[in-house]
This record gives sequence, structure tokens and C-alpha cells, in this order.
Amino acid sequence: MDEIRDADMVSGKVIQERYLREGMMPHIFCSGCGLGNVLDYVLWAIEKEGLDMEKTVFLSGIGCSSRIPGYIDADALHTTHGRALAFATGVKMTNPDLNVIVFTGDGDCIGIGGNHFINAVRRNLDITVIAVNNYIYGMTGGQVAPTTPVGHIGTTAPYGNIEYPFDMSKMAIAAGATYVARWPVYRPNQPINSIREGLRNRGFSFIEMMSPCTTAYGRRNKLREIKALWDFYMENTVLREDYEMTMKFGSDREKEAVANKIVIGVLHRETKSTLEDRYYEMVRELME
Ligand SMILES: Cc1ncc(C[n+]2csc(CCOP(=O)(O)OP(=O)(O)O)c2C)c(N)n1
Repeated sequence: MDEIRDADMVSGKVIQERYLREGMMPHIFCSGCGLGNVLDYVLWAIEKEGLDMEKTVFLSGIGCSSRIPGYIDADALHTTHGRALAFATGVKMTNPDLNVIVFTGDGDCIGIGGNHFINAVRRNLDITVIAVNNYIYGMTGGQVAPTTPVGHIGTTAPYGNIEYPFDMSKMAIAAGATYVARWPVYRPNQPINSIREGLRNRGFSFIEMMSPCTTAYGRRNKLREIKALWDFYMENTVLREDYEMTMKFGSDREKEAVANKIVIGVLHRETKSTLEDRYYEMVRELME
């Protein structure tokens, strides 16, 4: 795809008019929530890739992040909690020409949907998953999720979470995703580029967006102000390239400084056949 397209001349206003469902406004997101950023980045990626919205379907489970497709003027399935990937499998397998984009939250994706997640990834279905990780069950008021860091407060862990969290992106890589990237929402360009790459990748693309939940998470964790949450991401993340260089050539002190940080960036790329390719090839062979 050409880097310089008409899309580079498009303004935010045009994106709004072209892709958003005006009738759904005002949206339900709290002030300081990162979901508006996530939606914006996905729409920019779609615009820049020139995706045909007539051939694009959005799916989601349940939760604040799963409300995103409702604001996009396109076909969508708002499904049941943790089951968006099962519905997405059906949509893509019966109509492989569609672009299938799934929005999910950390609880939806690897909490209640955990088993669906690892099995959908394993099959390498050609879909793009935008997983919004806000460290908490946001919509239901702040219960700890499988991603909540140790020691952080949730309504179900008033003295601090004592469980080790999952790393969603590492899980996606381990289960066989062919494109995996993780970005905090405060960086606009890198997520847009990753979503574009994810859309182009033929296979399971997983983009984890670290996104602040000021109301259900930040408020209880001395990260109430949006700036505090964005600073938290800045202080606790390291770019994959910097992490690898430090681990290879850094001093012990430098290594120690990055060892416990969250690695962000494009984390994995791999090429292999997709589930629908293998399925339709098998059908063709059987019909011969
Ligand atoms: C089967 C089922 N169990 C529980 C719920 C209640 N529920 C609705 S949203 C939600 C939390 C969603 O959290 P997450 O996926 O992290 O999304 P967020 O709201 O944080 O964006 C829960 C537990 C439900 N709707 N259905």
C-alpha cells in the first residue's frame, strides 16, 4: 500500500463523518478513558489502508471496550461475554473475503474468554483483534482481572491483588499468533502503524492496547488523573528494541532497570497458512 495516499490529507473531522454513527453520540466512555483513542487509531488505520467498509465486520464481547463497534457505521456483532472470537470464527469461515475486526477487553479476552482465545489463536484465523488492556473489569465497577498487577487494588482485592497476572501478548505469541504488537494509547503513530500491519497480515493479528480506566482502576490506585496513568505507562514500559539491546550489551545496572518493565512494540511476526485457507483447500481436494 502506498505510504502517501489521500488518507494523509484527511482530517479528524472527515474520519468522524465517514466512520462514526452520529446517532450513538454521546458515547458512554468516562473522561480520561483510553477507548476513544483506541477507536480513533483503528479508524485511521482503516482509512489509511483503504479498507472497504462494505466488506468489514466488527465483533465484540461484553464490557466497555466491547462497546466500541456500536460507534462505527458498519456491520457489527455485539456478542456474549468472552465469546466474540467464536462468533468471529463463524463469520470468517463462512465468508473469508470479509475483513473481520474484533474488539475485546482484558477480562473478556483472557478472563471469561480465555479458552476461546488460546484456541482461536492456535488456528491462525485471518482476523485482527484489538485487545484493550485496562488492568481491570471496567464496566462492572473494578473487579480484579487476570491482568491486574500484583498489589494493585480492585473491588475484589481491597488490600491489593495477590495473584500473578497474565501477559496477554505473550499468551498470543505462545498460542501461535502471526502478528503481535503492544502499545500504550499515549503513542498515536505506532499503534496506527501496527493496526495497519495487523490488517494486512494474513493470519491472527493481536494488538494489545494499554488503555487507562480512570474510574474503575486509576481512582483506586493513586492513578486517578489521566496524566498519572499516562506517566505510569511511560515509566513502566520499554521499547522492544531498547530492551533487547540493553539485555545484550547493557551493564548489570541497566539490565536491572529494564528487567521488570513491560516490553512494547511489534513483538512477533511470522508467516503460516490460515485456518480458512487450509479448510477451503481441503474442500477443493475433496470435491475433485
Ligand atoms: C457471562 C457473563 N458474566 C459476567 C458478566 C458481567 N460483566 C459484564 S462486563 C464485565 C467486565 C468486562 O471487563 P473487560 O472485558 O476487561 O472490559 P472493560 O469493561 O474493562 O473494557 C463483566 C464481568 C456478563 N455480562 N456475562
